[in-house]
Amino acid sequence: MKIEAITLREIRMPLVHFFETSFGRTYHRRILLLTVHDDGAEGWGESVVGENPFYSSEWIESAWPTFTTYLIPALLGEDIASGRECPAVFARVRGHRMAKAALENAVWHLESAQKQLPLWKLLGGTRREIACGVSIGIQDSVEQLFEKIQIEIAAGYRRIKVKVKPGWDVNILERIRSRWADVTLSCDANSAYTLDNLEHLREFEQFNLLMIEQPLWDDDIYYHARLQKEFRTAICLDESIVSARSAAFAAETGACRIINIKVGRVGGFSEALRIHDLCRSHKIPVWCGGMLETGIGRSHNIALSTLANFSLPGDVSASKRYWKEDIIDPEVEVSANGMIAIADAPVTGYRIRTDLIEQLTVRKETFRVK
Ligand code: OSB
Ligand code: MG
Repeated sequence: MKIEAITLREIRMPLVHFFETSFGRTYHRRILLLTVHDDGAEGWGESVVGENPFYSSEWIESAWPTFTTYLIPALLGEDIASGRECPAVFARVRGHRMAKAALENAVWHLESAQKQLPLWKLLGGTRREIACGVSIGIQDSVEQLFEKIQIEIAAGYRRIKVKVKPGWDVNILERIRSRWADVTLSCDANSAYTLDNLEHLREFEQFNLLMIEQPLWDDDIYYHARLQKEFRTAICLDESIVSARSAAFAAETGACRIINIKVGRVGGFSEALRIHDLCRSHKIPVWCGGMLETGIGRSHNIALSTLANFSLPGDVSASKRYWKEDIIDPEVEVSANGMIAIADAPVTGYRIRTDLIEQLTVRKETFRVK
């Protein structure tokens, strides 16, 4: 593949319902899309940077100049055989993993388009359907939360995850368990606690949770290891796992029993695959996290989830939970038993609605080889 041109753009899409975590509430998404061009073929990638630097230090306004000043010039004109070569192309730039991932994944997408192969096969996946869970944000009231949980259980989702924070945690989990004693339930704190909350966190143990996701600091592994040693409930790390090396550190120190892989957080498909393989060798099951993606990022998450060690339901759910109208056709649908069927079609199996994307675009720059 010779990368002849790269397009960077921002699109804006309102969520059908706000999404609230311990770090804040989102109503509208601002999303960066990348397109890499080679000889009439296109590859698309979505950056999962947020509207603010609250989940991670990267955000949309740090990503834009990182793309235009460093990452796009580094990739433009390169002759590469696979997305696997992207980390070396971007190696001088420290961090900025979410930005790197969008470009690397666009290259994988382009390769599958040129070879007319399903992306999931290119990644080494084997599953013909994947299991889905949902992540339900903090709501204005317990009644509103119950209504949401009820809808998702009825829709067939295989795991309910609720967001927690101090003041919306033990009280909420207790109410959920008294209504749904057996549902597969987990919680995600997005780093809302410290070791000062240890005794309070212990109360989570009574709710038979599948896991407690990222209870402590976003960059911590050591203190999660201390917590995991004392806890029966599995700890799952999200924010702290940014590379195969941090996953190895977590595995070797016993900081978690489950890992959430987000391809954006770790810098792209090649690093995600390395984490997947490393976790398998340590017998740590993984699942695919979500970042409120449009259909482009979502279809990439689906492809990644076909790998063998993605053995727990992911935060990969139907388009209609997020968007009035998604930018792919067909939209992502989940069956009544909580599964997404994997198509044998080339690339992702979902057509990108370029006309709709143009309408949603608020800024765009194209870079060409001179
Ligand atoms: O921690 O998993 C998280 C959304 C934005 C930022 C962080 C997280 C999330 C989710 C949503 O939980 C998952 C999804 O439905 O896409
Ligand atoms: Mg999380």
